Amino acid sequence: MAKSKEELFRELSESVVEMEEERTVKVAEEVVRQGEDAYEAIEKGLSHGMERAGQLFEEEEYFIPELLMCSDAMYAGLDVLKPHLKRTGEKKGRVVIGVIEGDTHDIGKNMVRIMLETGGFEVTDLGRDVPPRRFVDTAKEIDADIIALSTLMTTTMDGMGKVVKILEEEQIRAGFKVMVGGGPISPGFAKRIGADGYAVNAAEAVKVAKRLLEGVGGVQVVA
Ligand code: B12
Repeated sequence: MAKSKEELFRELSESVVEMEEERTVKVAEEVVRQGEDAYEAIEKGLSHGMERAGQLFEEEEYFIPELLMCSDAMYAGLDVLKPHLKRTGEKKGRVVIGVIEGDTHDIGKNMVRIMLETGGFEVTDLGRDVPPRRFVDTAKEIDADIIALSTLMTTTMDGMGKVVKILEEEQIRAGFKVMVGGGPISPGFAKRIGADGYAVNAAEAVKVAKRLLEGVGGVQVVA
């Protein structure tokens, strides 16, 4: 008997947490076979599982080797689901995304990129450990609408403010929307550094990005 989508998403999340790469692939294939929504499966299954793995790390139940195996399982599932994401036809805008200098955590940033691409954005991914200046230079080069900054570490948060500062110094601040996110980032922090938007996760990041381009005023927050 076919499983409900809730069961499938729960199983996907579990198989990531349990570091079971083959099982993750099998469940992801089942999601595709049953015609369930790939976007929802990534959000409620794979991403959810990775977030739980992160919590287990905080609770000292998991250590770095376990986390890396969880992320292997998550990426294996992504490989199956990604080709089935339904992209919206019309182009929404251009985004430059990356992880701030000094930080190599890129799982969350990769999730945000995939969701933005699915939501119709054209995304240039600068990867991780990216100097603030590079975000600005690339945004100018490709005529981006949004600069999306990620960091998971408190020690690298300041790099986000530097991006905003460079834009101001060059008197081009009004030309770009700056969106921030990642574990230690809060709406208050976003406001303090003069960013335009913050979102708590990848699905919400797409909503914030769309609102920013609609020109809605104030810091756009989805927490
Ligand atoms: C996985 C992980 C690792 C992996 C990273 C693998 C990789 N390629 O990314 C490995 C094992 C390599 C690693 C290494 C290290 N880690 Co680590 N790691 C984690 C862990 C457990 C989970 C992060 C994760 O992937 N979560 C799952 C994803 C899906 O969630 P996410 O990243 O939060 O992203 C979501 C949202 O935040 C949001 N989002 C993210 N980016 C953006 C951007 C925008 C624009 C928006 C809108 C939204 C958004 O959407 C995402 C998807 O929904 C966290 C703890 C935690 N619970 O967060 C520690 C953690 C981040 N690590 C930490 C540390 C200290 C390190 C190391 C320095 C450890 C060491 N001593 O070597 C190194 C880092 C070296 C460096 N300079 O970068 C600390 C940071 C502490 C601090 N100062 O703030 C944490 C908090 C753990 C802890 N409590 O000590 N780590």
